[in-house]
Amino acid sequence: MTALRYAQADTQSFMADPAAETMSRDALAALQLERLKATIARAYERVPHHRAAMNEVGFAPGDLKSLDDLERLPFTVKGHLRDHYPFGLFAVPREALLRVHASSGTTGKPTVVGYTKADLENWADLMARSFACAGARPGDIIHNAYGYGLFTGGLGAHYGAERLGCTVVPMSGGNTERQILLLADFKATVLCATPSYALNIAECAAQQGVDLAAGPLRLGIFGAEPWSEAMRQELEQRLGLAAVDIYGLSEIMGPGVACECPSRNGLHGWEDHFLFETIDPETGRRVPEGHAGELVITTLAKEALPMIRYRTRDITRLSTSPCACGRTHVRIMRITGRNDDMLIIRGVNVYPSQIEAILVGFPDIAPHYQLVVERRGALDHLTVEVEANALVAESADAADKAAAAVRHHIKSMIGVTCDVAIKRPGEIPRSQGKAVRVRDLRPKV
Ligand code: DLL
Repeated sequence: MTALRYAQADTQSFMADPAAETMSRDALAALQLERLKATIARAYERVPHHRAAMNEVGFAPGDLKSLDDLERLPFTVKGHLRDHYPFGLFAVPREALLRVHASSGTTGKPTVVGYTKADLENWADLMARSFACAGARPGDIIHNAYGYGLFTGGLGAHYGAERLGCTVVPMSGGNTERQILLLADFKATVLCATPSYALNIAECAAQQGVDLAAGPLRLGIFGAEPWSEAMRQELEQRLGLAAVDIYGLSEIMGPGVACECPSRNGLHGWEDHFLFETIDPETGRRVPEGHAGELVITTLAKEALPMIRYRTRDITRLSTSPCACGRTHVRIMRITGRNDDMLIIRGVNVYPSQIEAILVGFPDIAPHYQLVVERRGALDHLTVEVEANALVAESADAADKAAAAVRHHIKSMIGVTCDVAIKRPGEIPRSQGKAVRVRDLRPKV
């Protein structure tokens, strides 16, 4: 186990592993190259899929001389995990796995990921690093409302919080009234949840007359789904905490691949363990730093499931410019959405988080929403279903006015024409984990 070294507590420069987090960019690149060579060689030797993929493009592990050579390697995509379901992409015998996680998989087979002892140790270290980066400290009481089970959120956050030296309340998702009781009684200082579930908790607390904002909660570590700056402000105000963005995905590790620091200008991606690229999703070519593209990640220290150029489908920008917090690791800008969640409505690209940012700005509208997409004739049609407060939702006149105002804002800010259907409080399904933002009713082709 890597011993965690703590810099001065309660300053912005508090880091779980200062030596790793402030390494010079040159030293990081050298470490990346060394680890990349080992990863590629291991994957070639032990995983038939990776060997075949490299052979197909005429790449031998010895050809990797610089980090730029990585661009010659083919991508790995989610479909490859499904094709080799359940254990076919592992680089270790099944007996060496201490744990597996899996995605629920809305279509077909789930994707299965696995961890050796060393992988679990590294994951706990990187989660502890992420928590500290977000502002958590040893001694904090962390109320963990990420789902426990096959989803990586619950257990990933759990072991990271323990590694940092925090008291973990392993709540999991759901049973919201009980969550509020325990948040108040145990005096949690940090809340971990998806942003949509955190909103659900805030609302439920208000209904019960519990003022969580007046209590000791000071930090929310929210992720696992796209969310907007506007939602950040909403959660901060309702819960009386600083809301920080955390990113990760099971195929690469789980939560803790990247996390915001107090500068809140992008999420530091831990480059001693992962290599980040952004590509044009159409051509597969790298885009220059600062340009929006699909995030592609290669693991550098994973034993069980080395991933080579994994296409995340997440759209973001990268920045290696210096950060005020002192960390040298690349910043991954807030993820606006997934390629596959992007709607193209009459030629306009729309992400749910863009609509969310507009809805949060209306005082009578609650940020509980779903986007319903249908085919009308040859065109796609978007209806934004959104809840209003009871006063507005119960009056046809007020509801019409609110709908018109929202429609107008969406048209002028995003450029897309849509219908807006005002719903009563509670009519939009609440999430206990990742919120379902899109109902796509278009015929499947
Ligand atoms: O969602 C891991 C996680 C758990 C991250 C808890 C953060 C907190 P998956 O279920 O495999 O893993 O889903 C990964 O969720 O590719 C993104 O599309 C999305 N996602 C995760 N974090 C963020 C974020 C976990 N901060 C997929 N912002 C990723 C936007 C996010 N999208």
